[in-house]
Amino acid sequence: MTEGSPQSTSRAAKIIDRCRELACITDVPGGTTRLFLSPATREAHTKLLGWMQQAQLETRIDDIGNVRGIRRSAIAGAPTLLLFSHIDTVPNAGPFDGLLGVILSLAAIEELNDQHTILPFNIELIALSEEEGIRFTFPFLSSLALTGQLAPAHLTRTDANSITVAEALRNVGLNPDRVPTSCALLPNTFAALEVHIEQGPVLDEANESIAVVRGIIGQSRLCFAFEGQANHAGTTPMPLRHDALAAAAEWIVAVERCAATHSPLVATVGRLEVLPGGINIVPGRVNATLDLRHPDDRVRREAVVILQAAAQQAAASRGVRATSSLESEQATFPMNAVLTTQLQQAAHRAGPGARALFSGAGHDAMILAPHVPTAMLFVRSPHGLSHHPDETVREADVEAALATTLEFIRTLTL
Ligand code: HGY
Ligand code: MN
Ligand code: MN
Repeated sequence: MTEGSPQSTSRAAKIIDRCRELACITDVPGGTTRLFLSPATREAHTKLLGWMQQAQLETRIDDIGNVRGIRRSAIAGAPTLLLFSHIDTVPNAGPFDGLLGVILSLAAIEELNDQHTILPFNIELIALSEEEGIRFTFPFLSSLALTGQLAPAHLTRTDANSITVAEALRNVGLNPDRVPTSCALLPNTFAALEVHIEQGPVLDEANESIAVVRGIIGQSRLCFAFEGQANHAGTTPMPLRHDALAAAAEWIVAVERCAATHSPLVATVGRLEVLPGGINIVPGRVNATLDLRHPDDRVRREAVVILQAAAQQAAASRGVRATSSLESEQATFPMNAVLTTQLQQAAHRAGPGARALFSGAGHDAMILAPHVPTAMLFVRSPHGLSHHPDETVREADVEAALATTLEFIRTLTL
């Protein structure tokens, strides 16, 4: 049952029910974990294709695993409006991150069909297959493919089982060699809209349903390794140790301190692997990840340098070696002002109105935006919670977002 909503058959309730139904398709029982090209992702593809076909869309799966459906205009050679978001998740995710945008866009298309709405443009709905970047430690692979930016270096990245992206694609019957052609946007895609949960506290604290997005924050993702010397926990005196975890721990405190002194920088060590991991062994090696975000790309890049130096310092004082690699980096990017104004006006006509917010979360919209005029609509995240199984939405907010999306589509000027 979604927060504050009686079970009902409203349009919004159906959207929420479908998100929760897809959330049950998972690689890890008991929660929602659906990584890039995993068995659960392929099962979700099948369900989504079925729903798209029920909505009379022309469907296909492209060679990076995006699920695509087209609502054709009666006008031959018409331009295309792109509606999109992602269907992959983080581990133990909530039901709405990414999925809400896909399912709400499908509901908008169903409503247009029910109303026999004739549009001077096609609508393409794309459920993107890899946004979070969990499996290959690189985000946005599918929107990079959509915009012709997938490079050979992306295809040779390996997962924890040393499977490359190219092999993972082939293992599910896709062809990485065809990506440039099969994943391209439809010709004359003139505008794009992503609907997504806010994943932060601003709308909930303001008690507002929806917001338009001004811009999306840039991010750097790095991997750090601290290499010391495993040794006996009982016989190795403290001054003779090269404790990789003690070095990493001092560095992690430096990460937190750097964010506190460079606000609104946010810095997160999300994954820590301690090896060999025995209770009676001095840790010989630690692998750690770092996620850095700041609206100003210059400050973010400065923070990368500061924290690489902090790792060296924490390591050197213990005879430990610290190394790091920049895995991915995206610059802060604005949404299209003209389209965002149209979206904000649609929100005022269709419902509660919408303030403009800056997104602290990364989104595929930041990859699309340099290539297609792109706008983004946020839906309140109650309690500001996301990347958590208790992530939720309110039916009234979903209804406001749907009504705004429909009004935006109906009044969109080419
Ligand atoms: O990490 C992010 O900001 C997004 O949820 N992928
Ligand atoms: Mn996410
Ligand atoms: Mn997301």
